[in-house]
Amino acid sequence: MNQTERSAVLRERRRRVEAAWSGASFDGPVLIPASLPIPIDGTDQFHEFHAHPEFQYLSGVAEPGAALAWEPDSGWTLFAPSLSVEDLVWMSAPPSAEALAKETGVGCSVDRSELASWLESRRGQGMALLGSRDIEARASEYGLQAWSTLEAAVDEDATEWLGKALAGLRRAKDAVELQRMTHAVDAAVAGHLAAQRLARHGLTERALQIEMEAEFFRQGGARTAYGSIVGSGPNSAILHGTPGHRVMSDGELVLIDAGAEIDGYASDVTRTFPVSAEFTPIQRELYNVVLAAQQEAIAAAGPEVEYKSLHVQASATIAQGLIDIGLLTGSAEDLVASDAHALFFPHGLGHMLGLSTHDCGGYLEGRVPEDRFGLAYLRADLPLAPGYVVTIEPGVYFVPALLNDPARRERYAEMVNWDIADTMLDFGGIRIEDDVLITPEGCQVMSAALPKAATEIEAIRREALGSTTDRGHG
Ligand SMILES: [Mn+2]
Repeated sequence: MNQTERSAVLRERRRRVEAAWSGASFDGPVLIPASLPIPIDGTDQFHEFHAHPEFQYLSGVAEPGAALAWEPDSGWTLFAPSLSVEDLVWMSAPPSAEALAKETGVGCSVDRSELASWLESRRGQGMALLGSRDIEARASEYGLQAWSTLEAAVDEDATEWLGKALAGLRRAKDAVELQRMTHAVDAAVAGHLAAQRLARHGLTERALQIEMEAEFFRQGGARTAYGSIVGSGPNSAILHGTPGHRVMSDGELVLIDAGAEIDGYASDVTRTFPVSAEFTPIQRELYNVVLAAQQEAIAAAGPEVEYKSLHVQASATIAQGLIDIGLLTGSAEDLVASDAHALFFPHGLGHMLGLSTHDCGGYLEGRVPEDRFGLAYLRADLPLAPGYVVTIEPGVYFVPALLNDPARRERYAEMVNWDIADTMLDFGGIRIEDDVLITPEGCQVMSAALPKAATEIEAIRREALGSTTDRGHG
């Protein structure tokens, strides 16, 4: 897709937003600042810049200190930041207003120095303030006087209404977004494959992380979409564990949950594989339980399907698998109703994916997360629709903190075979996660190029270990 085609998609995206916003009882101006770099306390450095996703969605670009404005009569205006001569000694020049006009398709793209007069001529009018609210405290860095002197009355009700409408539109991804997400997913797949080919006895989690992320970046990744999770052995049960200097050993599992970010869009993929060439019998059994839950959810995903029903179905499949293995006793239905499965599957099936890893709009208006143990961490509760991208990522874990919790041991005394559970406290965990695009017919697994059948993973591992002369045992 070239720049002209991209900017046409962006214009169409903004037209949909205008149509949704026209349903508001508000017709004043809307300002959407991109946000500014955030200083690191006590230094002269800044945190990595993340544009506000609302600005990035509406403009298609991520320019620090830029702002977008809209009003029903005059349409869209993009305020492009420019740097002083002094700043240009130290920093690269931002794209010009003309360059941003071409890239974003916003015809009225002007220097940010015009933002002051734009606001001045709307003095006293109620205004909606979406995007970053840093402009209120850091107005001077947007080239303005103190915010208070502008007498810009932010209409909070209108801001909330327009923001919700925007979040709803952001659920279904358009062609530019899907292209960027496909690129991000492809980079993630390449990085995961690199890690699966490299892992071996004696290597640290950190070493695996480094080589995987290097591959993300070689494939176009601007950065990781979130802190990569690489857990070996018992660490694979730490849901958001940070890779450390733990050395992995034959017989253990490695869980990698990592994705690349490209043009602001995230990928989010998880695979679990053995450090040895093969799974042990119990690892394989549990792996196949998770895989069955994941594949059933993918098979059932499609337009109008309630995401929560996929989660409940996956919970039942996991409960049945744990019954078959002898860890749980009773009927899968009863176990799920009492949240016993959540001792081993303590998170939700997944989440919306897009401009951030846990993209906005996961809960349909009026719905809220339940506080039940088995549902509290479900990050999406809505009927799926074409264009939505969600992750599907069931797992089974042995989390010592949960399994040793006296209250839970008492509550689930009869439902868990504690003798078996106690022997598996250092097992770790298994999660399998794909990025799934809902289509009119059903769904498409964007990360399908990354194998997940136990035999396919073992084939990769066998080839990787066989092709080395030094397995690192020394
Ligand atoms: Mn995820």
